[in-house]
Amino acid sequence: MKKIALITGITGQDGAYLTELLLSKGYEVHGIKRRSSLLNTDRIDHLYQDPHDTNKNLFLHYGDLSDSTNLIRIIQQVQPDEIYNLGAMSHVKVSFDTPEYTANADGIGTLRILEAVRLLGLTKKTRIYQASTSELYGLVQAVPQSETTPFYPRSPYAVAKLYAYWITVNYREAYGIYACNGILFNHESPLRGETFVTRKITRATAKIAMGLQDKLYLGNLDAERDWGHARDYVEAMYLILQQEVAEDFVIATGITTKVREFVRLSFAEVGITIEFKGSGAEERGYIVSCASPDYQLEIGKEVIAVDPAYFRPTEVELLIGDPTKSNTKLGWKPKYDLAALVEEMVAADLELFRRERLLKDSGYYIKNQFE
Ligand code: NDP
Ligand code: GDR
Repeated sequence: MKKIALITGITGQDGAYLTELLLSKGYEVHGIKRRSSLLNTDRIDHLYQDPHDTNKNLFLHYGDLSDSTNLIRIIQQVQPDEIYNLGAMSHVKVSFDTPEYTANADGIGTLRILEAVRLLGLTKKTRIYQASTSELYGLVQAVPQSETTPFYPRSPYAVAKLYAYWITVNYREAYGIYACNGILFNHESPLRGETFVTRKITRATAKIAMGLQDKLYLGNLDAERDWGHARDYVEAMYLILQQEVAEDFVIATGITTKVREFVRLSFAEVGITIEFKGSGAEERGYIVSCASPDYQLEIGKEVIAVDPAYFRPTEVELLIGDPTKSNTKLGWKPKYDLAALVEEMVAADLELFRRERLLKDSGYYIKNQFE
């Protein structure tokens, strides 16, 4: 019998990689997508067959985590063996601007899924994965952070996810639902949203190298993150739902890197060496050498600047995960290291902007979204 999975947030970074993984394992996959004025299925279009094909294994349903009746109807119709709740307003900085919406989608949205499973009498059938986050650790209490490290959330996003974490634990304990938290540390990929720091840096690296952008403005360069590859992390999500007993797991690489170092690694991929001078809001990054004959860049040019607009009212300075439990109990180990991640992201963005460069060189004007 084919297993049936339902994924909220299927149009996001993780949703796309998880869909690919589950389809490759023979699952029938259902996803909830939001209605938007423009098409928003770019990341999964390559997996989505002709909607009129009767043999297809991927189905999309319109829905929203703020809409209980819609969630109940979809879950009733799909009767999933596994639900992966990945849908969320996932941008930490934006959550300071939209705290109430974030609480509704990320916090209460999780309750709506759990409650739908309970109301529909699916507590013995349906397993639930909750996309918890290293942001729960927030203000550093101890490092490396493990399943037993106390939480101290530092943003409306993290506070909403804290509720989601505990309501998941509570429904497991109260109703015996197989419901688990994956406490995932940052994971990135070429499919990462453009406003998260890694993708912002790899896109800018490609554009600056190709003469399509002058400068990259960033916020806190001292923040340290434990970065992995999304492709590895969705494997962990799947494994978490295949255990005998429902438990929560930290998924991380155990290595942390500063934002500033990620910038250096990214530019090094195109043969450019960056040197930083100054500190705080006055810090700047300059090109000190350019080894690639493909890119004609001026030595000494200032290409990185700090814009305090990107600082957060309360910041999470240091994240470094302890993946011992997932390594031993799940047998999970990441295949990518940071160097391989950066290499893949920069290569993908170079490919993307080569096309833009070609259009520009052929005389087609491309309007920048900020113009
Ligand atoms: P993305 O931002 O790429 O994707 C989020 C998804 O949620 C998108 O499909 C989005 O739809 C959907 N969504 C947003 N709001 C709603 C809503 N109200 N109702 C239904 N769907 C909604 O995030 P990631 O793929 O990176 O992350 C997946 C999950 O994992 C998120 O919950 C995130 O908070 C969490 N997480 C992520 C980590 C990371 O490093 N990537 C680390 C730890 C946790 P649309 O495409 O229409 O915007
Ligand atoms: P994060 O990711 O907040 O960790 O949340 P993000 O990439 O946004 O920030 C990482 C760190 O970089 C610093 N930073 C900047 N961040 C952004 N976005 N833009 C900038 O210009 C910039 N300059 C410096 C930030 O201050 C921060 O310290 C991600 C999301 O995927 C969450 O959904 C998830 O839960 C966590 O990872 C784990």
